[in-house]
Amino acid sequence: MSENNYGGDQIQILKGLEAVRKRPGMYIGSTSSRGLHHLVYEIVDNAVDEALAGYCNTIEVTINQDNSITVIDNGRGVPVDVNHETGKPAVEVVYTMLHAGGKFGGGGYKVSGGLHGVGASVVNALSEWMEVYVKRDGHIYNQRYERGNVCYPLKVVGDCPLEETGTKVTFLPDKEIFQETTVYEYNILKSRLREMAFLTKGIKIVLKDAREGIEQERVFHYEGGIRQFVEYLQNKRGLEALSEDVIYVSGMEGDSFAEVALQYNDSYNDLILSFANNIHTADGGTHETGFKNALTKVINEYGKKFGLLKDGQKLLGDDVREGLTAIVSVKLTECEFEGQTKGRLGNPAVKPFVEKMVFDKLMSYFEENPTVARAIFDKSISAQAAREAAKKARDTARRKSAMESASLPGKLADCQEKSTEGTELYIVEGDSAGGS
Ligand code: 2B7
Repeated sequence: MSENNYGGDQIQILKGLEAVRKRPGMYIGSTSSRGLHHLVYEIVDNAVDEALAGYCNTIEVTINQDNSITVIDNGRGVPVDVNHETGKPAVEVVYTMLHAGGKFGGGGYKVSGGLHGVGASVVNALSEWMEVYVKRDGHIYNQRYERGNVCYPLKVVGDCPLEETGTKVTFLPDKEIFQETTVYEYNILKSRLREMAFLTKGIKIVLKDAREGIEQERVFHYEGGIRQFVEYLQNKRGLEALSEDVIYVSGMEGDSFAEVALQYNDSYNDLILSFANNIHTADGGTHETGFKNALTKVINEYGKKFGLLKDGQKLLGDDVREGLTAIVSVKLTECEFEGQTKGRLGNPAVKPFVEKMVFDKLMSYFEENPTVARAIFDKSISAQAAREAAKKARDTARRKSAMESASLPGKLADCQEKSTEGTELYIVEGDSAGGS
């Protein structure tokens, strides 16, 4: 994307911030601890977007002494030129109006989820105060807001070298809004920021806690992206990998990007985490379904090709997923989230895209890495054998227990004698009579 075709004019105004303070839940889900932490993610999302656009590689998040949060990035800095529709600097528009965001769609600008750029103003609306500093064009610009209202016009507070650019935002969540708690939990931010770093390969995210007595700092930086995410998940659970390398496949179709990393381990459980625009899709969706279909097809295809499957033998999804750890991540220009908790990706076109991409690339990987392929195939076969043996055992047990009439309904009582000889059928009246 060219920097030049972006200006203060390209931000569309929708409405003011009172709407956000009236119904915060509509914008950040809730005003509980969850919503409180959500504020941080909204701001960080904007910095991640700047990183995805290719202009930022470091994001620093600090929990300050007073539980305010500071986020600093080394991107281009939010534009400060005047937006002609409003007569205000673009940065002021970004932080004080529910605008529709920049016209990024055409430029292939990726969004890291969140509220599509309106997040910054939502956070501002729900903060007692917020301060922004922008380094751009050799100047340091600053503006302060209280409960979303501008305290003074954007001003230059200093100079900096021309090549030094970026954005710094500090906000204090409003106690009037977050009545349950305004105390940040380091561990909650830590998990989410680590996840964001895995999902945005190469980005460096620093988390600092500057509160008294609990000063600490973590750096999340993964050049391996979701490959390292898979390794991390396996190590965390103390699992032994089936083969050394993490399999990684990725592809583009139009503006959509999809990547999958996977590795098998010696356990019998599977862990598949899927993400759309860096948002965890707990209930899966079209990207996850596409991946699962492809995996099942590839492993069956492999077996067929090498004559390793008996006539009519077919591995099921559950068989090929035993011991699997996988990350499925897609980046789309527009995500449709479905379901009660919006935890499922709905975009229909994503399923065939991911399915074909994974099938083609995983098939090639299997051809180039026969040892790994064979190990995975064999594991699936033994999963199938175990599943069938378990089913047989279950069926036998059920039949046996049915014979033992453990399943006699309500008031019928079985007799102790097993043979038909020496047994009689009694029909009695009343509960107490049945006892004898
Ligand atoms: C839709 C809005 C939110 N924005 C820009 C440019 C850079 C930029 C941002 C940001 C979080 C705290 C430190 C684009 C996008 C506004 O338009 S927001 N960097 N960082 C951020 O919020 N970090 C931008 C085109 C040309 N120059 C700058």
